[in-house]
Amino acid sequence: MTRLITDWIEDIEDTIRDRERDLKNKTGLSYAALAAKVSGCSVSDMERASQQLKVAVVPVTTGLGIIGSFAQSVAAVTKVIGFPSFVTKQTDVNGLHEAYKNSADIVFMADDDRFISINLNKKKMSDNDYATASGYTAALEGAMGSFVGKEILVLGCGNVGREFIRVLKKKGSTFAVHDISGIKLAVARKEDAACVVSPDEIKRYKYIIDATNQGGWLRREMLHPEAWIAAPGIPLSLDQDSYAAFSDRLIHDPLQIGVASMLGLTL
Ligand code: 2YH
Repeated sequence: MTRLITDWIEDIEDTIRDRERDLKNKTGLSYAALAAKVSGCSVSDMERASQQLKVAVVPVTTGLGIIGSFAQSVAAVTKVIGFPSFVTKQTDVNGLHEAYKNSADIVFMADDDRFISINLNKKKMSDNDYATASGYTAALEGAMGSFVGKEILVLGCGNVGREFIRVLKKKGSTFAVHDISGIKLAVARKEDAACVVSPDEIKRYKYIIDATNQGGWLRREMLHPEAWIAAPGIPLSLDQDSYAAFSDRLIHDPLQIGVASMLGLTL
């Protein structure tokens, strides 16, 4: 599982509006609209919730410790959706105590293995892996118009890839899965997903979800010339050349779509 590093996220607070504009141009969805779409509510429901609920982000020191800019970036996303949000001064259990004492309704916190948000009022929880799959699926659907009659290829059958299988199955979408690991592909097969063994076949698919995290392995000639790519995987799989060719049809960020979706799914 990829652990984020400060270099990837330190500009999120400053660039969030630009990134939102880019997402909206590509998918028709602002972060608030994306959060609403994954939670099945309307943008006005989302707006109403933002007037009633406060978000706290608690930095967590356990394991490899605090990632500079992480908690602040999470709060930047929930703020841009309209929710009053704060990062607690204290960490860990003390931070959770501070969040509760300051009337937080929704708390975000992450260690090295898991990133969750909890709605303290509703006893509702959202996990970043599932939320990321839901959010990128919603974003890709926004870009494609509709999934009907279209086939999607999911690259990578790790934790997030498996959540994509869950989300796409739930939607009744047509999809196949590719992983270089035969063992991981067997997991997909168990889930009754169609499996693509050879990377040469990636080119046949116009709609790609990239949930791998090796970085730089997807070369231009491996992709359909009109491909749309939704890529939560970090570091990004596209090499420099394919990035230049596909950046107008690429949905990718290190944190924002996942966090917006977690918020939606915690309401
Ligand atoms: O980046 C991570 C994990 N790899 C999350 C995996 C969920 N898909 N965690 C962030 C750790 C943040 C740190 N504890 C902090 O700054 O609070």
